Amino acid sequence: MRVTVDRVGVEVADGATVLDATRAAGAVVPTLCYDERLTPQGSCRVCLVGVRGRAVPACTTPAADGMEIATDEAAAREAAQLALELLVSQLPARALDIPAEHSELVRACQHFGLTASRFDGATRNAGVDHSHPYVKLDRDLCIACNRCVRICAEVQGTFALSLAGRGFDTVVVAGVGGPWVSSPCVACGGCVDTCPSGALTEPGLSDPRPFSRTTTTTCGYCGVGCTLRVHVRDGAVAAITPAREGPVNRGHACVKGRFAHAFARSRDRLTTPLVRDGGRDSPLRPASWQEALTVAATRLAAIRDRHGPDAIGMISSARATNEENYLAQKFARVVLGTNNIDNCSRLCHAPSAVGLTAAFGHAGSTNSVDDLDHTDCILIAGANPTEAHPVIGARIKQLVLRGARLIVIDPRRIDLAEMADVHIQAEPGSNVAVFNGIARILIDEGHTDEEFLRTRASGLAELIAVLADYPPNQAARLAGVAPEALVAAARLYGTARRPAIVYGLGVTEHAHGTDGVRTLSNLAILKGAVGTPGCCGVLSMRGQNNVQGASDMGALPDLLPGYQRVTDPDVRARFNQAWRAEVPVRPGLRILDMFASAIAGRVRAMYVIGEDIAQTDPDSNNVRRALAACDLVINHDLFLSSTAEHADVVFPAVPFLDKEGTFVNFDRRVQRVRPALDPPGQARSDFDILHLLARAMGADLGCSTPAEAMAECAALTPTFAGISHARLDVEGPLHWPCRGIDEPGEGRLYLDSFATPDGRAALAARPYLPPGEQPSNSFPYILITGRRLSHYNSGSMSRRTPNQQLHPHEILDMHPDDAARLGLTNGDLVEVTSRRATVTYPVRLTKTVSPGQIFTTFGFPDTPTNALTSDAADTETGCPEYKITAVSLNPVITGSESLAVVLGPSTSKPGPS
Ligand SMILES: Nc1nc2c(c(=O)[nH]1)N[C@H]1C(S)=C(S)[C@@H](COP(=O)(O)OP(=O)(O)OC[C@H]3O[C@@H](n4cnc5c(=O)[nH]c(N)nc54)[C@H](O)[C@@H]3O)O[C@H]1N2
Ligand SMILES: Nc1nc2c(c(=O)[nH]1)N[C@H]1C(S)=C(S)[C@@H](COP(=O)(O)OP(=O)(O)OC[C@H]3O[C@@H](n4cnc5c(=O)[nH]c(N)nc54)[C@H](O)[C@@H]3O)O[C@H]1N2
Ligand SMILES: [Mo]
Repeated sequence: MRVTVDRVGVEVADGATVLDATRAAGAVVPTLCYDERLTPQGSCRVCLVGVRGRAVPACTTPAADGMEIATDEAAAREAAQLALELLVSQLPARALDIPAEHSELVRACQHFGLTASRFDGATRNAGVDHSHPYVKLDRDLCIACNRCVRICAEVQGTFALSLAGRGFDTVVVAGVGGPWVSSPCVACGGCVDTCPSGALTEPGLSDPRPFSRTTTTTCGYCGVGCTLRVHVRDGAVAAITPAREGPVNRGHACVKGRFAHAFARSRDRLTTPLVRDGGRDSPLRPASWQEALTVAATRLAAIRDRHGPDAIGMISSARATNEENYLAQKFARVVLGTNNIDNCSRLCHAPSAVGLTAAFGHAGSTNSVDDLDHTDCILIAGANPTEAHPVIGARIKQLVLRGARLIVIDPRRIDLAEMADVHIQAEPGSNVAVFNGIARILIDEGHTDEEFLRTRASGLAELIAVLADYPPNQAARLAGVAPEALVAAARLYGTARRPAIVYGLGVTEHAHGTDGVRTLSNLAILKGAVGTPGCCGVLSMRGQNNVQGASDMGALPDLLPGYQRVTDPDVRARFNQAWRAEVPVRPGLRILDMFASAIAGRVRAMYVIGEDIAQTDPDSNNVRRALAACDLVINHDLFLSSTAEHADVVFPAVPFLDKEGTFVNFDRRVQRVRPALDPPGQARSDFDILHLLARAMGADLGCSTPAEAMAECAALTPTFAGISHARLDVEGPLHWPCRGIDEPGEGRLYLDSFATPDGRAALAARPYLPPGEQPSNSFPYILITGRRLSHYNSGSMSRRTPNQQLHPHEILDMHPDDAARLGLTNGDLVEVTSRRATVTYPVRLTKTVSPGQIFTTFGFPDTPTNALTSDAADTETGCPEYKITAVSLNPVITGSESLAVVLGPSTSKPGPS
């Protein structure tokens, strides 16, 4: 439709508001209570404009064809100015001293030429709340516009904030009104972003000095892949803000990506190489690059030449860039001559890579996360996105608040279970029984897509045969749940128009993790909800910033870049020619096999880049034995990690904030990473370190820049052929597969055919098999391990930030019934003993865990959870069974001697019912 703004015609879309029209026309209309992400509320009256002689709030008035809008109409302008003056009258003078770029209020005052209010206001003296390390409240600056409250509800889905008080005294409160830090606030930063008056700020943004540089890059914490702007001042990160144009985060962020950056300037960052003069008992000492490189190169070459290339095991980093991973696997294959290279995808989503490839053809999510926008039913299995992928967790909450149905399959009552239509609280390790049970009901009740099954799927007869053993009663008994829950879930998923599946480590980190992925994929195939127009498919919530990319780049023992098999002679021939080397024929060792081989004396050297295997890999005493058995351990890290402490040579590496390259996120999006900081001291990127070490060993890895490495990889890998840094810089993120420079990249896969050998989606007939580790009389409890919001994996980065104040130490979650039986209360210490070790934790009583099960994480070296976990692993991929450890519990300190546990806000309130 066409309207005029100040007598100039402008075309606007149907449904546009008067405000949209004025913005389309380039007119300036100040707003205070308006945020384009929120439902407009039209309460501040600062956006009043004239329409046919009447003053109307621009943000809530719909535009109409032929409407004449006057932003300069005197009556409207006067009324708006009056509204603003009344607001300003209640504020202290410092409200107008804030730099205009940080205050919409100041900008509005400038627009109207207001420097002070003509009215006497009630002077408030409500004070500040600086209890939270990141979100700071100055109550006297609050104008009660309600934006923070609405962002917290409508965008973040946490409902932590509300307005309290009357009239001029109205002010935002968090939770029930106590200190902000004790409220359910999850510190996403949304309220700080939207606050128009400076009442809510964060430390980095309240400093009025300008930034020296702002860099747009991709977050280096989890696999969501948020686009961030890193603002630098005095050579350090001053603040990070989420980019509105970020295709995945759309202007949102979380407590880690947005706030947890202080690790980058932590005083214990490694700034020089370290070497040891004698055995492992002698201390690590600083060394020059030349000395450290010579020691590493000479000793690596000696082991290779004496014991053969396969005596070296290399682990590449899912934290590092694609280009670094490309170089690492090239180093293993070309310089060392071994396929013994793996990455920490082995520890999390190896079953996804194998399972999704077998079911559909590619080793990644079948769809783009954008497809979630259209879903009417989300099935979440073994994933806890509000803590592990918070920006996606918030998106899922929004979808549910807007009416999407939600099924949660998790042994714990996670935050999203509170708003779920069905929560299947299945026993750990029972996924295959649950998925088979649901599949059986889909078939029995006719919720399948017959046409899709006939023309695009294979394996139905075999599946039906196996499902004979999974009527609802039987499946429910194996899973320890009510059959009605399975039926309800199957009906919701089966009758949805566009159901989506989202899953995580609760599916993969099991002795039958690949079976879990296959039987979960069955549901999408039965329903025809993958590879079809409008479908939402199956999303695997990949964990680390670049765990998808590390595998995509071929840091795997059996696969070259793009999942091309090392055993395929044609593939090898292509790489041999490009690399002028011989890619070894025999697939190499997986991570856990490297440890076993080291203990057996076959592997003599470990080269570990950016993974803290001594803390995060299972059965860590066994890992330590493996490291001790090696003649040489080389490590790159930012810090002296538990693994670095066992190394003979440590190279000081730099994190994502200091480097150039790309990451691939959980929906196969290749995104640019750009350096915001200069490395401290002599630290260098993994890219440079690999080049230097290769050179010290007399080899040349070629591709001297990350852009060249990506170009070389693209030339050798059909699925990445169209991807280059130059293109990413111009066009923004691209999904793989992207087979040519003119192709846009495929977000939603398999619309024409599946990438399996017969072009069909493969149903899998897999029976339920019991977990690798079983409880017994001596070890009657099941320990589940996983994530909490504030800390990240080994904690090496998040512990070196104020996130540590939000969650200062490890906590063991325990059901109150178990606690009562053991005589424990909040903060008491309990010894947890598995068949391998004993670790002591303070307990927190919570009904999020079932009786008989306990939960904790693995991010604190002084409570080494992975000393407890077992080496049981997925039979197909070797992914550890981190989710099940049989343990016994023994109270050590109870009552008055117990620790006062300061709990971080690790979960948020459910939305309104
Ligand atoms: N804050 C934070 N975010 C992170 C990380 C972090 O350390 N901290 N790490 C990143 C990494 S590397 C990864 S891989 C991802 C992991 O992300 P997620 O996979 O979402 O995280 P987890 O908490 O490990 O496990 C998910 C859920 O699986 C459930 N579960 C356990 N056993 C079973 C089972 O048998 N069946 C079912 N259905 N569910 C089960 C657990 O109760 C848990 O709620 O998070 C990434 N994001
Ligand atoms: N009990 C239990 N254990 C688990 C899991 C579980 O659910 N339960 N989950 C497993 C999973 S899914 C994962 S992914 C692993 C994660 O385990 P890790 O990969 O070991 O943990 P992170 O803390 O992510 O990072 C490892 C190291 O990389 C360093 N680093 C960060 N960026 C860079 C970089 O750019 N270059 C270099 N060279 N170093 C860098 C960090 O300082 C840190 O020391 O843990 C696994 N362990
Ligand atoms: Mo992970």
